[in-house]
Amino acid sequence: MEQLKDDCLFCKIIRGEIPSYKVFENDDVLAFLDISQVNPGHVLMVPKKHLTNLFDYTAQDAQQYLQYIPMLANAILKSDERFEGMNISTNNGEVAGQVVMHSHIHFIPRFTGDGLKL
Ligand code: DGP
Repeated sequence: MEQLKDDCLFCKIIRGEIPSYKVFENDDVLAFLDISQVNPGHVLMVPKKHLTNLFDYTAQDAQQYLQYIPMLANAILKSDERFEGMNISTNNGEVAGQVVMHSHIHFIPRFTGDGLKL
């Protein structure tokens, strides 16, 4: 927990100071439902280290924190029989639409007829 920042929203979620609906957690990452669901099952995965975005990652950080993407994607896909595919993305920098300055990966399940335009 010493790698977290006091005034960061997602660090507070990791520390349990702000509630979240957790879907996966281990020593490296926490995954929880996005508060603004663009589709059902929209999940964010965050490293348990305050990294601003992907530009902050060392090669070691990438190995440690991003290794869970395929496992989590599969678990989310299997969690609802409607889900057929998924958009997995990350916004890096304000100009790219990043609002929360703690690195996070969006997992957005997709299904036929969901009408989502990303
Ligand atoms: P981005 O634009 O990529 O920085 O996305 C930030 C996401 O974080 C956005 O989809 C909404 C989500 N979010 C913001 N505040 C909270 C919160 O307090 N709880 C949860 N679960 N999600 C949040």
